Amino acid sequence: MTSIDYESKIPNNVELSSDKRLQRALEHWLPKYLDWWHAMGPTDFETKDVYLRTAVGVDAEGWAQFGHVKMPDYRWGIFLAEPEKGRKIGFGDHLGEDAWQQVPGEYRNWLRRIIVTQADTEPASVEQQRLLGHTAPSMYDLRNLFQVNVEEGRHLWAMVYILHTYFGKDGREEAEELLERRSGNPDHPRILGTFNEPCESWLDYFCFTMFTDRDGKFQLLSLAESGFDPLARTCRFMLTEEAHHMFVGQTGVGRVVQRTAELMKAHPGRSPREFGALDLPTLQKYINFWSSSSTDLYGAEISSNSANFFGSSLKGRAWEMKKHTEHTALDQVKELDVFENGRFRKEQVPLRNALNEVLREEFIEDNQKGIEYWNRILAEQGIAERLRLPHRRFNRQIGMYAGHRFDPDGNLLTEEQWQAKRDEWLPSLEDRSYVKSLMKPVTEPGKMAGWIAPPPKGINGQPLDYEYVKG
Ligand code: BYC
Ligand code: FE
Ligand code: FE
Repeated sequence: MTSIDYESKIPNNVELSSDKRLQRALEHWLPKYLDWWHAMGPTDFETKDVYLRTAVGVDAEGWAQFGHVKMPDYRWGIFLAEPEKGRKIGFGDHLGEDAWQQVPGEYRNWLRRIIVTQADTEPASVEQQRLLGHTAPSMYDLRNLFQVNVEEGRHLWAMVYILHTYFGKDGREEAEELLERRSGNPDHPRILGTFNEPCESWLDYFCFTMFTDRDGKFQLLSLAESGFDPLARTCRFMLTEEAHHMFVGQTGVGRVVQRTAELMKAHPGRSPREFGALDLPTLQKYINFWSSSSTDLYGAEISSNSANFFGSSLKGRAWEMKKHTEHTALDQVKELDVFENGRFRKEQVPLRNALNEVLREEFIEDNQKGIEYWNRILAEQGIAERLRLPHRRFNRQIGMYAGHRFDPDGNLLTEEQWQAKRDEWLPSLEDRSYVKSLMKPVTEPGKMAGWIAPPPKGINGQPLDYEYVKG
């Protein structure tokens, strides 16, 4: 096992101290990162002691140590999953060759692009969430927000380590730019659409961690298969942290559903809004917005990039080795419903060109399970209404459905029909201002805002009324 260096400025299991040039380059990036964190992170909470999990190693016990920490003192480290001895490339044109420990020259640009795109989402999400601490519905939730924030910061470190180590001067330049783009800034935006959307309320936040962090899960799963071994190992470790982010989203929305259902049951025929909570139609609109925006994060249905990334053995499918038996994806097709000139037709697309859609389908299936979990909460309260996932065509900005209008069942609409219904399907200004009006901070340990049910248990075996955030 690689030894873990706790003493250096940058905790790591990559023997950073044995590469002085790299260490200096990263130590040079560190103050710039901290400047970014001070400006764009949860700035107003820097003096608070937060009960955080810190990764100090990659083995089962080592990677989660809990204790109160001030966020700027969080030890953002560089951790790669343990190397797999004699690992071979598992898919694409290089199937069966030794996994690469260096960047293959002919794929350098594609690989850099994938890594930069992945990296860019991490600080973007911190920027999107930076003001939410002011309106947390409980101290438990406040702590979870900050946990997610510091881990997204660590994910940025993970990618910057790779850029610095394997991409020389261009890598260092990319690392600087990652601190310069800004979520939602029209002149210098983040790369992918969803990461420029405002995340103004805790309902946005829970939907974001449910759906957008789940894109993280699936993209990381496919990069965890990469023939470029350092990337694969980095992503494998990131996935352990990602699970908590989706837990926050899944259970966060679940607790909202719980509270809403309890009020509907106690007051039949009246809107939970009358009791300062959220009604199901509003909830559904937020689900529609964040799930559709996150569905765009897989790129176009038919994509030469996806064929190139897979063919070059840089980006596999989710669970490529576990789930698939054929790993070249050659001489195979995927039948897609192609939408062109206002009509649908079936088309047999070469599989490699359809891999964005393959990954998107995994994502949709996982989302559906999340919806079913929320619907069980409704059923347990005896509520007949159900939540749903909108059709994948709904509200898309990327790919063949972009620029056209579809309802949540996937039926084609005219612009007029869409405009007439839009506010029934996506949050209206009125919905947004109502949701924002509920966002009042609750800071007493163990207390919850009136629009959300308490979680069944606290963090790391601590009671719910534990002081997760102090000072
Ligand atoms: N918005 O062939 P196309 C996470 C661009 S989330 C804007 O359609 P491709 C996290 C595309 O870049 C995981 N632009 O798509 C979650 C290309 O641009 P250029 C993030 C988009 O390349 C929460 C053009 O459209 N990781 O970790 O096959 C919190 C045509 O490309 C969008 C990754 O994404 C969009 N939605 O696939 C914190 C993994 N979609 O080159 C963290 C790395 C596409 O023409 N990324 N475009 O300027 C990739 O593998 C691929 O780049 C994509 C796109 C799957 C994103
Ligand atoms: Fe992340
Ligand atoms: Fe995440």
